[in-house]
Amino acid sequence: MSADTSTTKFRHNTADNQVSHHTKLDNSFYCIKSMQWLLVIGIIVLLYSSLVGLLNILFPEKHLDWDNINTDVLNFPETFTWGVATAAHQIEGHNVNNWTQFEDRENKESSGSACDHWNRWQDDHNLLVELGVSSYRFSIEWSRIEPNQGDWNEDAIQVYSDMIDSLISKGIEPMITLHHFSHPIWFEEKGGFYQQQNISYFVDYCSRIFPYFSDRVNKWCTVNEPDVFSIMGYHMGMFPPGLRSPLKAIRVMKNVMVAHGEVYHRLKHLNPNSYVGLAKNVTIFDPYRRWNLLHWLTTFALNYIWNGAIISALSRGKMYGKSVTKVKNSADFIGLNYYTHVLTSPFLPQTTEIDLPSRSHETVTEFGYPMYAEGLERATKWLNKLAIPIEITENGVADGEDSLRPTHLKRHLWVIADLIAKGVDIRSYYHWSLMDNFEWAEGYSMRFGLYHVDYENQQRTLRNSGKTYQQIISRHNK
Ligand code: GCO
Repeated sequence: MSADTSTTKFRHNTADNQVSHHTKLDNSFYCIKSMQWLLVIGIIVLLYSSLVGLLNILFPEKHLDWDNINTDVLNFPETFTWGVATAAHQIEGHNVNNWTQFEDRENKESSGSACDHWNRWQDDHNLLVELGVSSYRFSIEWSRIEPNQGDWNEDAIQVYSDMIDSLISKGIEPMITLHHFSHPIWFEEKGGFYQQQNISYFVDYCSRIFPYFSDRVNKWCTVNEPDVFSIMGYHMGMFPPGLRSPLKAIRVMKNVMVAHGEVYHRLKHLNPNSYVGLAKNVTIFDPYRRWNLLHWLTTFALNYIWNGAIISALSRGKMYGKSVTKVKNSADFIGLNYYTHVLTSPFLPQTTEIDLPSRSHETVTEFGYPMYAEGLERATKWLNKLAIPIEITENGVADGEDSLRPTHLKRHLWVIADLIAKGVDIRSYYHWSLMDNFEWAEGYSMRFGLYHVDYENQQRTLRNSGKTYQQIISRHNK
């Protein structure tokens, strides 16, 4: 071998060695790099799952094993008040208000004669007696009492006054709601609760109508569901005025709460012994996918907008970062309207016409949302922060066939009895509703009644669930 050749070979070898050395270095560099990435990904996964795990522990979605619970055993204190609830526009018929205006304008099913309760209320009071309830929650219609601004209809007031007398003579305590979604057209045309300066019209109306009845009526709900009223009307566009603006909805909700606060103080000033509160719809929002942080974030946002903001207004005088000082402590009781929980994701449908998601083991009601009695307990956790008595001002189910209502009723009552046994101050239960009625955006398609209503001839027939409720009441009213 010549010296030249060997030198070349050596050079080659050295070069090869260098290449392989570099390759090795590169390989280990990439190895370290990818290990670093793996580590970073590992840490992210660990943090994500710990956070999600923590959220799951802190905010469990409680589900009871109903197959192993005997809902026939219900123990309520003797002092517990049994009732049913209705609202003027849903049963009276032939109102002229923001709703009838909306029904016409949007070509919605017209409320028309509804249950013709305005002409049949005496008979309907007999249905209350048949059920055996000791209290009845109903609303008085502002548009009947003050159809034009300042124009006070004494005849309509007399009818409500007669209704109150009739209830009392039957041993049924009235609970009056002053605003249950409907109001006069003149008020709507001034901008309704969207305009802060309009709040005084409502406050004046309440202060003026209250003395007509306050000698006989002790329980008052200022407003019904500020949350549903504002979000359905101003964000989801399904209630009047049919707008779709989340910011407007928030503004209206705040104004309605301010109105509630003002009315509360006026009524308490007029009669310090009266028992005044509002009906709050508590819908529980749960993440649809419990491992998805985006679903959790949406859940927190919705829970705050829907529930937290109102509770904060009542407990701290603060709502959406604004001060609402007169709302603080402005309730002798909190009315709970409880129906369901909503499984939440950022893609939640913005209309009620689409079926909402539900868990596979849950029964879906005709309204499209699940039956979830466990949520009633969770709802009271929100309300307990207020440390005032809870009145269940609404709870029920749309069930035309009455196949679900008996179970629905018993499960919810079981949860309430259990809560009372655990020391929660729940004083009453008002079933929604006495009879089928006009279900707002859903018209007459949803039937919530303990009595079936045949709208052709206005005949009322007690459903099996009505009989179940009747029996439960009579067992407790011995
Ligand atoms: C509401 C109202 C009632 C309804 C009931 C059934 O919650 O919208 O208070 O007027 O009819 O809740 O949906």
